[in-house]
Order: sequence, then structure tokens, then C-alpha cells
Amino acid sequence: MHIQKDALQSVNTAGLDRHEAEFAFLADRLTADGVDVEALVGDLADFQVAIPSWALGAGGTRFGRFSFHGEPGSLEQKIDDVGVLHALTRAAGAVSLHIPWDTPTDYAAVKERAAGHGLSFDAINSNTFQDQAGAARSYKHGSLSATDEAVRRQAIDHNLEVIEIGGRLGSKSLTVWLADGTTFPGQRNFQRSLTQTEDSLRQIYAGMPADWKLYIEYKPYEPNFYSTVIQDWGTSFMLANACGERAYTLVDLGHHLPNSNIEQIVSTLMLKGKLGGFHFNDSKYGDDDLTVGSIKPYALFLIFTELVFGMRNNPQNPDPAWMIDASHNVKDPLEDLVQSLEAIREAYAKALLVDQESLAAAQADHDVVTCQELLQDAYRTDVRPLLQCARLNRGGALHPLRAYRQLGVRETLIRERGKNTVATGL
Ligand code: AFD
Ligand code: MN
Ligand code: MN
Repeated sequence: MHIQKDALQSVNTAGLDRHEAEFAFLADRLTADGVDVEALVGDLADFQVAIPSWALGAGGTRFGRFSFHGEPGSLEQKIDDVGVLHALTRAAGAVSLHIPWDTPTDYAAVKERAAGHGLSFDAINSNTFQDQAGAARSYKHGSLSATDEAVRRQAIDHNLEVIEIGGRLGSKSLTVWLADGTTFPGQRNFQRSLTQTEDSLRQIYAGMPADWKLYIEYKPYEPNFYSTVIQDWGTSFMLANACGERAYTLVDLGHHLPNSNIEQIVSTLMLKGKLGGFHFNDSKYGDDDLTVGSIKPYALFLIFTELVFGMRNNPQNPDPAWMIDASHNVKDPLEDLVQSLEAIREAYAKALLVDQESLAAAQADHDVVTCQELLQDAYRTDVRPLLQCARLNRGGALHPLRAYRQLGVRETLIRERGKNTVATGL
């Protein structure tokens, strides 16, 4: 389905007066503080986040999965869902595919479909955490780290094939998340696993076109519960360095042990020019994959403050590839993604408001109180009128969630697809 421009405009009309008054009030205040409001709104509108193809259907836990009606049953329908998100929010201009779940049959048609929604193809993801139908070897005991050469070969070849598929769609990067690890002490030799993984990644890196990037994701545990081969940012960073200049670390917010200082990790990686990709989500306990900003919005703001600092001060680090990596067990996935996109832009806007000059001066004076005030002043600003303005300027919805419901998007999807379709994903 496509959101019709006229329909969206008429839904927008309702709240327009109130928005304009709120925007004018905030813009006056910010202008008086020396903020270039127009540039700020432009930066917000430009901030695009890729949507993962595996997050458009109902997620599940190992206890079960509760289906959501009208789920996209094909790659084309997944692209349509991202198209809806982009039309409403103007913040989701790309889709991130996962192979083999999303292997296209007709490349030209898939590209045309995406282009029709104004979408491009962001990082493409390989999957060696599940056995594929008809595969000669099993990944039960590892893939890129496998001791069995034939298994390792199969996993490397899969990644090379994913690069080829991505290339045909216009992707320019590969994300590798490795489930490899152990569940019991002594199960495998740490050093051998790491050495095999490094060797495998180097082979994959060597198979990438010269304008491609490799993103190496880390995660401390799950599905293995004793050790993960690429467990932390340090291991990922080391492997990225071993591969070469176009290999980077990917930070997934949910892939840290409780209370990790993620903003410091982000800062270090950007200083070293190695923060390549970013997966947004939120969590209370582990890799919970919850709506961005739903649990720890202040931590998200602090992370964004480092990202903004890095983007301004670390030309050695290319702008990271932004993506949501979430799972929706109880909410409508599209509504959940709208909430996540809003939370991301909100944190970004607040981070852009941090008065960096005054902060540097307060830091030099060891004025800890002022340092904290400066951060919290930005954090406490209600930036939502800025986000609305950024969206309206690009033809999006004033209130994406309201518009989603008023336009009856889910009902239309159920009418078109039925109640029993099931999306591939996590
Ligand atoms: C799982 C992993 C990781 C990865 C995603 C897609 O935890 O976050 O990015 O699968 O492979 O959620
Ligand atoms: Mn992830
Ligand atoms: Mn995860």
C-alpha cells in the first residue's frame, strides 16, 4: 500500500495551528540562545535510519510467538511496510535486508518497488546462526569460527554470496553478527575460535568490492551462554583492524552487559575511526530489543551527545550507518517502529542542542555542576516541535502515530494480506 499525499495532508490539518504556536515559542527561545534553528531542523530532517526487514512482523521469545495480523509475507510487502513508515515519518529512507530470508527473485522489480517509496538498500546481513534448508553442513557447533574446515568454508561462501546479492541491489556494506560461542566451559578453545574467526572475516573482507564496508557486530551472550567469540567492542575492534581500513565495529545498544558505559565505547571507537554501524533499541536486562528510548532515554541522549561530538570532531570516522534492530512481541511492529524513530530523532535533537563551547569551558574550569547543567538543560528541552517541523518540511505526518491510526493503515494491510501471513525474522 501507499499513503496518499492528500489523505495525509488532511489528517495533518487538525493539529497545525497548535504546532505552529509551539514551534514559534521554542524557535524564539533557541534563537535567543544563539541556536540556528533552520540549520537544526535541516540536520534533523536529514537524519535517516534504516529499518531491518526482520522487524516488520511479530517477534517472539523461546516461549512462543503471538502473530500480528497483516504481516508482510514477502520481500515486496516488507518494502511496502518500510515505505509506509517513511511516508509518515520521513525518517526511514532505507531498508536493511537479511539473507537468505530476503533473497530477491526479481531484482529489477524489487529495486523499482523500493525506489517507488524513496527507499535505498542499506547494510545487508548474512545469517550463519541458523541452518538453511538443503545446506550441506550444520552450524550447530559454529560457523565462521568452526573447527571443521568445510563448515567454515560454507559460512564464508554464504557471506560472499550475500555481498553479491547486496551489490545487485545497491547496498554498500555487509553486517556480520556471529552467534558462535560456547555454552559450557571447556567446550572449545578460545584462541583457536578467535583465530579461525579472524581468518574467515579476512577472507570475506577480501571478497568485498573496493567501495564496500564490513561491519562487525559484537554481543556478550546468547544464543550461547558461556562465551561468544566476538563478545565485546574490543574484540570487534581488533578483528576490524585485522581485516583492514574498510572494516568497522558495529554497536548494538542491547549487546552490553548491564550498566556498561556505551557512550564511552562510542567515543573511543569514533576517535579511532572505527565506529561503522549502529543498531538502536532499548533494554532493561539483556538483548531485549525493545522500543528505542522506552527504558533509558537519558542514556540514549548521552550516547547521542558522543555521536554528535564524534561526527563534528572525528573526520577519521565516516558517518555511521544508522539502523533500528528491534523485535515487537506485544505492539503493532509499525507503530513500535514509529515510536523508535521518534525517540532516535528526539535524542539526536537534544544532543545537537548541547552547548559544546560552554561545556568545554566548564570542563576546563572543573566546574562539574555547570557541566551537568549544560547537558541536562539540553536534555530537558521539549524538542518535539522541531521534529514535527522537520517532518512537515519533507511532506511527512505532523503526528505519525495518529496519522497511522486515522488512515487505517493496519486495517488496510489486513484487508490486502489477510490475517494469517507470517513474516520471516527474529
Ligand atoms: C540478532 C542479534 C543481532 C543481529 C540480528 C540480525 O542479536 O542483534 O543484529 O540478530 O542478525 O538480533
Ligand atoms: Mn543487532
Ligand atoms: Mn540483538
